[in-house]
Amino acid sequence: MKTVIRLFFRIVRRIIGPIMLLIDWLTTPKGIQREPQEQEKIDQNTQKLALFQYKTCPFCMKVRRHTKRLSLNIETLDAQHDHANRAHLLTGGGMVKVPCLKITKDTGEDHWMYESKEIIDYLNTQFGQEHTSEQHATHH
Ligand SMILES: N[C@@H](CCC(=O)N[C@@H](CS)C(=O)NCC(=O)O)C(=O)O
Repeated sequence: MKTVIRLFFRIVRRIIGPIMLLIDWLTTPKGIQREPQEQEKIDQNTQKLALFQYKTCPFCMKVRRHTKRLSLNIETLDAQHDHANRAHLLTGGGMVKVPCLKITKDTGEDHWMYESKEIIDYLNTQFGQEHTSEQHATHH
């Protein structure tokens, strides 16, 4: 029975996943524009960050969209299929749950931040601007 339920959810994910990705792509928020020097400074800071995620996890999508909105170049690491990333997340953060933002402090110590809301609040505090209204990119 468990196998049947698991199979059912896998099929649902296979169907819904690509649709979610397509909608995500079509409605990608337009990132805020910064002066090149300011963006460079931010890029240096975001090098200390890494986002462990699943491609079609809605909470991860929410965080990824926010990083786009804030024009943040944050490395994303697939913790669903990549076993090394999954193991790294488990050992470092303590659980395989995504999204998780790894923040490497100046001391070299890592802080593992779980919960999409907490991650978004953190990004806003660190890199947010007053006017981050949601504009949508026109792909076509
Ligand atoms: N409240 C959490 C929910 C995160 C969550 O449920 N993530 C799911 C994926 S969508 C997860 O990591 N599940 C554990 C697993 O797949 O092993 C948030 O907002 O970040």
